[in-house]
Amino acid sequence: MLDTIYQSIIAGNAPKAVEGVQQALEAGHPPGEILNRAMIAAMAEVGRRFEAQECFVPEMLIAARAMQEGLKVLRPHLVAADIKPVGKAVLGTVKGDLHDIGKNLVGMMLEGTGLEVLDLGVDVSPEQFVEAVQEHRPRFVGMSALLTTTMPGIRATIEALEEAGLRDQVTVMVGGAPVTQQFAEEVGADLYAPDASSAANRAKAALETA
Ligand code: B12
Repeated sequence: MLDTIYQSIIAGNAPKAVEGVQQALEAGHPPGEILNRAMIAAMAEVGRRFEAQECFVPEMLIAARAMQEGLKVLRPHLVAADIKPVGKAVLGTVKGDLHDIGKNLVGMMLEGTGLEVLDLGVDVSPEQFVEAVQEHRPRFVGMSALLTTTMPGIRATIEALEEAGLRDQVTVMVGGAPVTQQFAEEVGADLYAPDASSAANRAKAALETA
């Protein structure tokens, strides 16, 4: 069953991916297992094929659509219901970068910890992050970058927050496939997480020690 989801995402067959997720949930598979073993694994395989030039951007795009449709079904099961907001998080993919699957997952998992998530979407400039922080006064600012060429957007945003006098008021979280703990430290971020569930755990820990 998990293999059907995995194959459907790679093939970009959204209806079949959706059906697979529904069936796996009905059969009692834990949502985290469906997510990690079938869905994220499929996107990793698509990335590998792209790198090996076995597939190209259109295939990557339809695979991403199938993933997003499947996630819509999984979402209510990942996000615990009836949680009172414990604070806000502003989240976005940095300027020039259109990848949003990982960011969306991080958003869902943060919601699961009780944070209210304000998603700025993709291609978010440092100025847009600053404006959102001014307007919403969040506890966390999360930035996602999937391209080595857009990673500098993280540093630029942290600098813009400093210039606006807002840096000390927020906990900056960063992530995305090319982002590392070392990079996070170099650019002066507060938190790095390699995946969505550890992002939620680290945010929770930061809230508890505050
Ligand atoms: C799907 C995909 C696309 C889709 C994106 C659709 C969408 N709506 O997101 C499309 C087709 C649009 C696309 C386009 C491109 N892509 Co692309 N894409 C991918 C692919 C296959 C999967 C990404 C993904 O969704 N992974 C699944 C999610 C769940 O994982 P994730 O994003 O890493 O997120 C997790 C963690 O990183 C972390 N995380 C993520 N964000 C955050 C944020 C915070 C705050 C925290 C704490 C944690 C965190 O938690 C997440 C969940 O666990 C990757 C391959 C890969 N291995 O990453 C290439 C990849 C990222 N793409 C790549 C490239 C080159 C491109 C293009 C330049 C291709 C082109 N020639 O046009 C364009 C660029 C477009 C742009 N300006 O952004 C390269 C990047 C190479 C590099 N080193 O820079 C990759 C690595 C493929 C490859 N192996 O070469 N892509």
